Amino acid sequence: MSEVILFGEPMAMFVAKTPGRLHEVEEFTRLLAGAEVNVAIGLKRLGHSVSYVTKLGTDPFGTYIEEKLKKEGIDTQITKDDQHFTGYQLKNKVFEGDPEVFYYRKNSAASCLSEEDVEKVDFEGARVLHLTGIPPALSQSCRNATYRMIERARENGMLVTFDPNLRPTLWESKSVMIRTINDLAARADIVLPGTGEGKILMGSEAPEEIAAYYRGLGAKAVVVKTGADGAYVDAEGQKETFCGFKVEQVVDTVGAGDGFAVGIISGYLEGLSIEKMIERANAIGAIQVSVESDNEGLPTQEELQAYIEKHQNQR
Ligand code: KDG
Repeated sequence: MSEVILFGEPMAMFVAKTPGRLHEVEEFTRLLAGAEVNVAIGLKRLGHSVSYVTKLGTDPFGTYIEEKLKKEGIDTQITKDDQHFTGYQLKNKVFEGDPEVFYYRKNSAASCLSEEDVEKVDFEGARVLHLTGIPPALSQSCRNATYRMIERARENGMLVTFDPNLRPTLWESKSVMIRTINDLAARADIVLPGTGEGKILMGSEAPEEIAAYYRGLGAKAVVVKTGADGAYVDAEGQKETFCGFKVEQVVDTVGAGDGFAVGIISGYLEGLSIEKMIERANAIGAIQVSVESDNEGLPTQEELQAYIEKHQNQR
């Protein structure tokens, strides 16, 4: 029995050891990537039980991912697929801005996840389903599976959190991406968009307008990530801006949104006030941008507390 269910595509990720375009780089470090897997690792490090649902190939990357998840103590619901490979990606090294990412994931094992796979998922006792906009971009069967995950979460009385996590290169068209992501957001309880995503998805970068849009679609709460500035919350009876933590050196922006989601979901599970929940989400997001890996820097409760105390005045 796990508190949180996550569903997505984990990948082996090769991060360039030296700066430069990906085709020029000669040495890479292998790490684990995947938005939902990052959230799973973050929640587990904070002491929460999570169950991660995916499909892996019977290949070395599949074995690597399975062993890594086991090492993190994450409960898994993995289907093996010997007809399809496990996805992987390359990421370059940058000193500012977002890194270049190149995927090898079309027709991967995880992209074959289907509604039939979802029927087998054990939701027993779970309180939260966390979804991102990545699985519905992977294939039609994955998209159907995403919708079925939400239906099953509803049947089990769970809270649904949704991070749009836009990956335009994975979608067949921008219009399908916008329509599908907004439709999924309308079915979630808590929506976690960024301001850049707001611009693409509903035409505004203003946090208040983005939040009002998703509240209008039915979300109980919307937390808009405003990057280094922090976050804006629109929830029952509360509309408020919260400052973020100042980061001395941004090493890699990828994974910051996942860290933020860890803060929100763990805060919900622990019954934190909105203020404490956002402080935690901002802190984990700040920690995440300070490390190269998408999940290695995710903190334990003690590390998180120490970070918040140390950086309390840097907001
Ligand atoms: O949110 C971080 C993820 O983007 C990264 O870990 C890899 O899942 C990934 C993706 O599709 O880009």
